[in-house]
Amino acid sequence: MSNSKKSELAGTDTPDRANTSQKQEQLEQFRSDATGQALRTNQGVKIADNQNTLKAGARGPSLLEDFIMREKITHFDHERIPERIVHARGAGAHGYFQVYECQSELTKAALFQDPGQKTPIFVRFSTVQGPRGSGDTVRDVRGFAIKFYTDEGNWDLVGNNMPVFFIQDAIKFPDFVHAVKPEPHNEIPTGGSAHDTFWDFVSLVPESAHMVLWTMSDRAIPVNFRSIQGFGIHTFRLINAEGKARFVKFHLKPLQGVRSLVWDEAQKLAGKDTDAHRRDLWEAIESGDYPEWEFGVQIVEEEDEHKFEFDLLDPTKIIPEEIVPVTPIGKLVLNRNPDSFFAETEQVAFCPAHIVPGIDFSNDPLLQGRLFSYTDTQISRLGGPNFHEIPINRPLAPNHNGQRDAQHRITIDKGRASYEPNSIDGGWPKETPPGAQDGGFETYHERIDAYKIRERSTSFSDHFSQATLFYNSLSEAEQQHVIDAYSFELGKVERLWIRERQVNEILANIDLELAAKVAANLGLPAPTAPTVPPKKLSIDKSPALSQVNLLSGKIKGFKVAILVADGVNADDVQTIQQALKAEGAHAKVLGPTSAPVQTADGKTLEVDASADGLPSVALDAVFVPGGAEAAKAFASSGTAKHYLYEAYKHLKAIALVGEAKDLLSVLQLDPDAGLLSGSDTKAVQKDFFTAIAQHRVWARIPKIKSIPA
Ligand code: HDD
Repeated sequence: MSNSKKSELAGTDTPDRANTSQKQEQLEQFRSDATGQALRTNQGVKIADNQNTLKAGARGPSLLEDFIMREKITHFDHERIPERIVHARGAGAHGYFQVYECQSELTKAALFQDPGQKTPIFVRFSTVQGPRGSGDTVRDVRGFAIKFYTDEGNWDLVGNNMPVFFIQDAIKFPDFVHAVKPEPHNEIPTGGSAHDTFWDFVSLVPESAHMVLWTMSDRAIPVNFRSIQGFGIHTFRLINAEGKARFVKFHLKPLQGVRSLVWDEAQKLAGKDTDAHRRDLWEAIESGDYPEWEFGVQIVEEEDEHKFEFDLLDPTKIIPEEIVPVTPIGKLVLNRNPDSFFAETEQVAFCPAHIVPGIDFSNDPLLQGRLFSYTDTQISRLGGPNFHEIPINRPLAPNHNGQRDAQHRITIDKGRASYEPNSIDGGWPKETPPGAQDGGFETYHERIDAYKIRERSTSFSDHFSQATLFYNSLSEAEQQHVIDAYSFELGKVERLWIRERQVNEILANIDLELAAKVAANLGLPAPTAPTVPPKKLSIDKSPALSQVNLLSGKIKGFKVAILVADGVNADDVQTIQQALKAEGAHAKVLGPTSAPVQTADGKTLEVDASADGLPSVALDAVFVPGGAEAAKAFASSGTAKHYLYEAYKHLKAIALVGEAKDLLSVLQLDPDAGLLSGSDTKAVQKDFFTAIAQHRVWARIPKIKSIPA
């Protein structure tokens, strides 16, 4: 099937597109709705009996002749495809990208020109280590891959939620992945890096130090996909119509703010709701709370390439935002869930080599290797080289060429000439001259004058200074989380020499105090000096790196539990529900069971779930309405007390209203900036919302050690 009936004039066959619906219209041709339809075989034959195989007599052997049963079982037998080698677990959504202002000075790429145009996108978020069925909230990097269906072809930005990477050269990727994946002899652990082979590798490869620190930070346990940052990581190029190129780094900043779980919460949530992130994204979009990111670029003029304390081509380095600020140029909105997880989220195939005119690569050796790997992997994952014809992967721009055959070919190409040049089909399809007018892709004319050599540039050899910068930029609580994470992970490492090497040869070069604290938790002597001379950077801290500085200040998108029981005060419930809705937050009314409760004034109140069914770890804050009978029930309910203790321990905002105030003494908790009480909802609402927006009550930390939850 051809995806274009547009003009066949080379260079002018771009789709006519004013809004994002065009990708949806394209997908619509492939959607299938069985409502009101007869059950049929794949050949279209109506099925009369889908319960019984064809047998010789009711108790007799099954007959080979049963083509209906054989078709069904054969399809079933082949239903699985290889999962992604990395990033196997993920969730996706449709949406659009819109540029704020024309960026023609920066790039000729069509998607950055017209503020009135919305470019359709498909985004897939993922974890890296775990298989398809693994938990969402494990400590791991999150993938943030975006397919832009632009007028000029697909552009894939295949990034992560951390701005750097573990290795500097793609040739090390299989080694790294083999080390982090479950160990080969027993396939343990699933979805985590707390094991010997990972720490063996990273402690032997100091270039990983910076990224490993990021994975030991709160960034590796995001509260949901809606609140992660996205980074293109590598330095890319943007090129304008005059051929002027600039280096850029791509950034995505969530409007919801950047937020993370605490470790205990992440671990519990992995068990209580394996699908926590997938579910959150799905529910947010279904409820009309569309996640949004601001798309920005750090721009570096070509002549400034060597003005930095690090090499722009080194993917283990950031450009601190205090040195080159991020210029916001557009926004990304996710507003539609897929219809079929397999057809869309599983079959979407990203590749960093999918670029469009106006965007180009840099010589980052990690990026260069990626350009090859992704298409290659799709060939075994999706069964052949025609994966671009799968609806979710189809560009909106037409794609005519001589690549006609191979497995799963769908398009019926007309014409006899599957080669170019030809004189049989009028010479079509023809090349398009490069340049903004015509739109033929032209690689940036970079002059290269070098020997062929297998060598790492010496400008890639500083492995620790930016790790130190990141550690120094974190708040005290964030630093403690990093210490706890290294201690937890290395505590799972069986071989003492690996623990020692990580502490003495990696952590000691990042920060001696960090190394000493982790060493103490592992029962190791504290290292006394770094093993490589520290390199002093021009800045000591980058505030842009601490999540404490990346909150939105709003509670839009936050999820708040309202605990109810028989005898609850209906006014309190209704008032808080309305107030949360007005702020764009999501209220969840939770009862002792999933059955409705009776309010103090004798009415029936429906609940969204039982408190067991939606545990505190799945929500951001807890509200307990008044009502004498309900308060009594809470005071004697282990579930309710545990709910509150757990939320308290995880530094969440809690409001106790009316008679529920008594829970303070029952639980023996002291009020604080996030543990509030008042006579009615109105009395606590403002402070409660302020506390929720702060995300965590950090000042509570000294008190939580004794909490039994
Ligand atoms: Fe990769 C998938 C991100 C380095 C090889 N990678 C994959 C995905 C993301 C990233 C988000 C999932 C895409 C999806 O949702 O389908 N990868 C990165 C980033 C990297 C990186 C940000 C470094 C900056 N990757 C990297 C290297 C190689 C690969 C160096 C190989 C040389 N990556 C792959 C892959 C995957 C993949 C094996 C598995 C599934 C797929 O490609 O489609 O080819």
